[in-house]
Amino acid sequence: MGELRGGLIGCGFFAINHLHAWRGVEGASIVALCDRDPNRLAIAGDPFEIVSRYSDAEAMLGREKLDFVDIATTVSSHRPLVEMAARHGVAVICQKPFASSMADANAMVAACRDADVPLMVHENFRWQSAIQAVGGIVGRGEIGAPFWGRVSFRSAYDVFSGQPYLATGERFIIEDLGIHILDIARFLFGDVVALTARTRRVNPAIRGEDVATILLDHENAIASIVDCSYATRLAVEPFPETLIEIDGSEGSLRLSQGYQLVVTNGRGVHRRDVSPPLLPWASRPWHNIQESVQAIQQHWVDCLRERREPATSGRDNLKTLALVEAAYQSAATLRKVDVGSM
Ligand code: NAD
Ligand code: 89Y
Repeated sequence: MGELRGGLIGCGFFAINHLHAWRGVEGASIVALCDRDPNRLAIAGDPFEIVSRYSDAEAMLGREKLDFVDIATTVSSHRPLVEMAARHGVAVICQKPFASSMADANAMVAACRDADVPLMVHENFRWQSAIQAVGGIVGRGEIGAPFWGRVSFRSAYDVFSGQPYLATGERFIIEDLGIHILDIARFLFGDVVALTARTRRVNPAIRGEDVATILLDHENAIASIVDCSYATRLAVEPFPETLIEIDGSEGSLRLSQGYQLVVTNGRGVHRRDVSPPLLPWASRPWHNIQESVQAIQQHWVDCLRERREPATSGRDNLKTLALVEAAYQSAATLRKVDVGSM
């Protein structure tokens, strides 16, 4: 199989990271761009020297010979674009949040399954090297069987200047950021049967919730807490670090601010710096997210070539989205929600 040919749809704020990362991915390259906004097309197309540019995704899919499309638009356009790619028989990566309802998410997964088209959601946080290091320790049983965990993201970083739409939606932190943290909880502790959530809006300048606290009951009797805030001022701003605590039958693990990992078990106390690499095109403090973009895109290419289902396939992501929906329902009703009912 030669180099895979990709088309990028959506050339906005975050897509620039995709484009940089595609240059570092082995076995694929982006050969065409699409955006409805001509300025965005030029800002992405000129520096990356991609000459095939379209304002209409249907035209791009009709004219270009593509192995996959990489959809980096915001959520409202995901369903029409994913279904369009499926009709053209072209494999799809779609940014998170995959959908704003389970009905849309189920429809996209069904469309790709029926068209026999691979589908991956760009759920990249679990691909951060610090999170992969934590997953490796848990997976190798170095702290025994986990019985409790906390996955935490607390910050006061101004995400609204780069992504102004985050300030205007009825939903904010769970749908935008908590979705990653819930996915990390699934990655580390397994699937979830029920949850209880509480939310708050602290910042009066935005419409949605900017604080969420979620208690998860996992299938294997692990209890975990996912907590997120964009209203937390700290001495040293941690954005965009995810901090993790895990207690297991044979030891414990702490991933604390500054990418410091401490594992305590019968063999003693082991400290490691798991700071992400600063890729040549990356910039602090986004570099751990940027590194995970390259990692997930490489995973996608490897999976396509080996005909494997990606870790965060559309089918897998339905379980993360169900946690988002359940969290909003729990926060609205102040009740525990059965995730299977989503
Ligand atoms: P943005 O608004 O800056 O860019 C979206 C672009 O898509 C715009 O240029 C718009 O013109 C274009 N577009 C929309 N619909 C289109 C269509 N039908 N055809 C062609 N072009 C279309 O948004 P953004 O901040 O770059 O966010 C994009 C997505 O990336 C969001 O879903 C966001 O949640 C996600 N995101 C993910 C991460 C991550 O770490 N995974 C980080 C930031 C943002
Ligand atoms: O959109 C969000 C994401 O996915 O990662 C961080 C972010 O950019 C702001 O919360």
